[in-house]
Amino acid sequence: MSKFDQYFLMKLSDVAQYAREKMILFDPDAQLDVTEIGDGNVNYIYRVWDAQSGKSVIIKQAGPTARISDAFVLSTDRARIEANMLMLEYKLAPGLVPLLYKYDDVMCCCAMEDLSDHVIMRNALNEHQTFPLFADHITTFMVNTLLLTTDIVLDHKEKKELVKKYINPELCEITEDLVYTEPFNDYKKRNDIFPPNLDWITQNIYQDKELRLETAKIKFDFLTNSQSLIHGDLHTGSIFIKPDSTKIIDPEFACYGPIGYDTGNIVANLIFAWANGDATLDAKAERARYLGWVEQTLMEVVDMFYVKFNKAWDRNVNEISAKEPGFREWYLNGVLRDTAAVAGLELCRRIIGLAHVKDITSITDEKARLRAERICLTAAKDYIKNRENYQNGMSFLNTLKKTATLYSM
Ligand code: SR1
Ligand code: MG
Repeated sequence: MSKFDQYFLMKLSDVAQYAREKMILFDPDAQLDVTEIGDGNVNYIYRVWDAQSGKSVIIKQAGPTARISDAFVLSTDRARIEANMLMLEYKLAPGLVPLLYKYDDVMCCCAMEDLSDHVIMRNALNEHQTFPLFADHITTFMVNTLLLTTDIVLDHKEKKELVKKYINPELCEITEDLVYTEPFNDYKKRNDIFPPNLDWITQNIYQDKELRLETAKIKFDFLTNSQSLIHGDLHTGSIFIKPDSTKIIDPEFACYGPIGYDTGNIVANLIFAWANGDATLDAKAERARYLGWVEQTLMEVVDMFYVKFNKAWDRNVNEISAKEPGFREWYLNGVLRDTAAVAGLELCRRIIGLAHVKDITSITDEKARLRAERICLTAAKDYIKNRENYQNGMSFLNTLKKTATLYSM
């Protein structure tokens, strides 16, 4: 009998005991240091370290509610989804995902490689660090995990088995509400708007009927388009990075959905990084260095994704109908259109909804924050309403830069 034979939400001392008992990495009498290192919204993340041997591990446990608020009651099955997704991504995108050591379906936790030599990308970006290999790494990750789990490549029965395995209703509901609905219709009355921007957002977002209609259409794409096995929360807080390495973490929101959900999230979160640099960097050379890198990376993410997706299509396509001339162009144009739509949604929801990003909330000067928010929201509206027009990296950047000129410093 072990206290870990039945599920409970662990405290720090339980995590140490768990690691000693369940992880062969550690001696049963090892002196372990445990710290909670997660600042995410959903799960609890601990670093367990044995100072004597120097060995360490990350343990992540799913609680019965979201870490951010007990109002989100969530199935602990998300730990199974995360563990399986990490293993699959590790195979499809080697080197870009941490190694999973163990999944425990009783305690609803997993143990994985400690990435303490990496940093959370959002934090590094908010310090205006740059990562020249990021566009290459993230596009390889997205092409490999996204294209290779579609009907283009997989036997359709095998794909349907994956659809079943990754049914994730409660986490999808969070996305349906927080990303697709509430930024435009605050029907749960939990939006959290920077007060000086409330009137502007009411007028320009809530009261924009065309925008609301387009977001309703896009929501139904997320609900019904089982195109590919998506990460489902691919923002810069879900990425560990150092100059020569990028590791994608936190796939608990994984499900079948539109490819553009993942690509659009990366685009939007690079735009948040740009908005933070624009708001906080005054020195000309420093501004040019950082914003130049973000702009280049934004374009490369879209364009490298397109090129690599095409090449991977040539190597991997199995579906007979997908070989019809013109089909691939139609499919990829749709992916880029969805990328624009989701980039717009993510930009809106992180400013209007309850789950913010530090890139924006850490801007202390009120005028600068208002400008940053309005640039993001105005560009977002164009990405959503004119989503068909976004077919390369330059088109995304042009809208961002043009929008920035509308709002004075
Ligand atoms: C209740 S969860 C809020 C947000 O945090 C996660 O990281 C997802 O982005 C989700 O939408
Ligand atoms: Mg997360």
